[in-house]
Amino acid sequence: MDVRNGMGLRPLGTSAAEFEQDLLSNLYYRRGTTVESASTQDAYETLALTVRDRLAERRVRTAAAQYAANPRWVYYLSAEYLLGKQLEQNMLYSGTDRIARIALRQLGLDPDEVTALDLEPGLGNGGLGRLAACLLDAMATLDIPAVGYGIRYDFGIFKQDFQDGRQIERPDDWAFQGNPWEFPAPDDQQTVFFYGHTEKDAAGRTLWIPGEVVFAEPSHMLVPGHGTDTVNIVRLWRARGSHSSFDLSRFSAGQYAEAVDEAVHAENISKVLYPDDSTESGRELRLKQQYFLVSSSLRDIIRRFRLRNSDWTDFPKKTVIQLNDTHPTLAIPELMRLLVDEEGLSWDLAWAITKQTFAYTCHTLLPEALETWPVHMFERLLPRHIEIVYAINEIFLTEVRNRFPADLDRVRRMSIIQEEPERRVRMANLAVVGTQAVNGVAELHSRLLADITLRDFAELWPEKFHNVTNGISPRRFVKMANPALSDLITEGLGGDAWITDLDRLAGLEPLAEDASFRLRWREVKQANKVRLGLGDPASLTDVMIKRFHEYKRQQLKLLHIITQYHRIKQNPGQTFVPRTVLFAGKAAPAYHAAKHIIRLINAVAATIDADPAVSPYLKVVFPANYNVTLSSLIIPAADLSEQISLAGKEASGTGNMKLALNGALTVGTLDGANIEIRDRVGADNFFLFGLDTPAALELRNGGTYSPRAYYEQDGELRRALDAILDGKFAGVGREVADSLLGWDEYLTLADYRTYVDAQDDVDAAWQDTESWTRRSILNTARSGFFSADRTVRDYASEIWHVTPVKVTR
Ligand code: NBG
Repeated sequence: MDVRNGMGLRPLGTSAAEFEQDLLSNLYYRRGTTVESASTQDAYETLALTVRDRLAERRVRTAAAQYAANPRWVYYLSAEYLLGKQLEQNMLYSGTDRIARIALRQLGLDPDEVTALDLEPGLGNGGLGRLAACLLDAMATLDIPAVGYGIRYDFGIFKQDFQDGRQIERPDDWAFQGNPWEFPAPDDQQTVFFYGHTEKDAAGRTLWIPGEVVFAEPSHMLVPGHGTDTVNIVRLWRARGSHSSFDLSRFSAGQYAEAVDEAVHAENISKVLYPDDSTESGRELRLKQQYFLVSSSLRDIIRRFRLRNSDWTDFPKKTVIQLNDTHPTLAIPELMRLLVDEEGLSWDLAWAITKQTFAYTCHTLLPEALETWPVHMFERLLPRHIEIVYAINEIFLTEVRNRFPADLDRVRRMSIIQEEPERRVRMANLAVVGTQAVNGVAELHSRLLADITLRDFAELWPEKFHNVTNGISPRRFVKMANPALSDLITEGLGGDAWITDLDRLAGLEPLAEDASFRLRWREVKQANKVRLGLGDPASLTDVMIKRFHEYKRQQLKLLHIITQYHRIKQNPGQTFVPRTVLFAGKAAPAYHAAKHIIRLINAVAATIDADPAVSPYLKVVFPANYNVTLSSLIIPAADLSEQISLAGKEASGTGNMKLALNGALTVGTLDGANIEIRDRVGADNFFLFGLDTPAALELRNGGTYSPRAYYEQDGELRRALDAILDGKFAGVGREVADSLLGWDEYLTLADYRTYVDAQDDVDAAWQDTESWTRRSILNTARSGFFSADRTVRDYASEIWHVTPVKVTR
């Protein structure tokens, strides 16, 4: 039943005329203005509120149904979320897209101008943050009771600009004008403590006497499901100084800056994501953020548990907390502290509850990416937690010693505390010890975690290790990003059930044989290239869109571009397959090697552009400030997807899935989820090259790898590197060439020749338009597995053991 009936509220109408009435009313009552004097910002915020109102009723019903069911909840803890623009999503999910546009036009407002003011909340860096958003979307779509917890950073990710080809970082003030999607909940504020010392009371209980108090103020955004009434939430914490942090006496004495010192200090906690960690204070601020997130979230989770339950042994039956990488791992000692120190449970009971409650997803293979914290810093910031970590470690190492007597080396490797060269807390070890399940994010990744990165742990507890291959939201990355293709798919399949049941895309397979369908498929791709507006829409659109990292090997793509440039120059009069190579992505501000690659790409792009002999066949474009919004324009326009990381380095990748689903063919290594993509779309529809993981490990670890030998033996490679070294690209990029010739950590030169050969195969394949289109359709038809809905179903059945709660009318 519509809960509003019982409350005497009028249901919101579903016609354009009713929507228009609500727009006018919201403009008047919530913005205090009228159509005649409204600014575009007024119109945008009013539109947002009017759309939001249409999800609010579903949210109220969802909360009522979920609380009544008292189910097992999923709490997803993540330092990052890349939610993407909310307006378009919420119009789609509330079914108001069409009526909203009609209503705006009726009022004399331009819908495109108004919706253009919607900004994406930049609260993450890359794949890990976008995965979190895709999983929340799928959980809501599958009616799983879930809450996402995160931090409401003022500056979650910088805005990228180029100056003279160099990356420049500017603040991205996404919420400067406010954020109409957010519901503040100041009454659910939590208190978070830091520093201080511990004491024992008369009864022998440990007390933490903290040295700093900060308030965590929550707000939430709605996470609607598609084709269902469930609306979950993502709750974001913002740091506030405590009341006493404003020093009135100093203010009165004219010391204005000093008067707010403490408050500013406290509020810095939610200022930026991953503060610069090149200084001690920056590193401490990161650790502080991590504790801020878990402490406030756990208190909120416990508050919610207590609304319906009283017995602590029920806690794990009602709660599963998924740790998105190691950033929220402090939740493990924090729950122990709350249960033992504050609730008075025995250590053993508290430990049993804690281990059953948590699960951990690892998102990396790079050992240097596994977080550790210096003991001295940890101890100073969290004096009680370090004691708890030591106690956990002692029990754990006893278990290891019992299982593997006299294996001291193993004990040293597995200890939560690293002793040499500096004492540090190993967060991944803590995360494995304190959880009931650990998973990797693609088959290869999960296998390598168990065989290499976390091998000792997998030997001790094989049953703890799982694989859950990542997935992406078909709503965000097909339906919303690619409306033209979505319409064609819906027509081809005779319905749009595929949007929530992506395996149905398999029904497109026979249409790959239908020449008229192929023609329309090409027309859609063409129109998407025109919409993107970068490069000639008739050319092969070759895209590499992802964070800049040496292991992802943008430098390999660059060597191929330079090779192609040389071939074109040396063969005047010959024709070549015209290509537009599109790069997009950011480099971490302090990652100089990655920034050199960015600068070199821009220099090569300019050189090619200025050369009339080459530019008809080759164009390099690099739009700045890659984000979810830009990805949604690029992905539907792509013909070729570059997934060329060194095998054994990319945990999964998710851009690879988005591109394949939108009909791009992949050129890639046997890395991460590429392997599963190729298995499904078929080896004929995938351009494979390069070393596989065992070969790469052997070459790297063999100690004889010589990048220079490849340089000397391969004329084209030598010419490409020499051109950089000789300063042919405005004198830019010598650092890149030096690093490749000197050490080449990611075996770029070893994979160069097979990569260039694979690209020649791409050019040959492109010339057979009909066959290329057939392969493009098959990529889409066979990629249904990569839906985040399937990923969430896997988590639900293998790790979370949760069941849906259907929200009824
Ligand atoms: C990233 C991996 C990607 C993977 C995403 C999502 C981190 C730490 N890891 O390969 O590099 O697709 O996580 O799982 O951001």
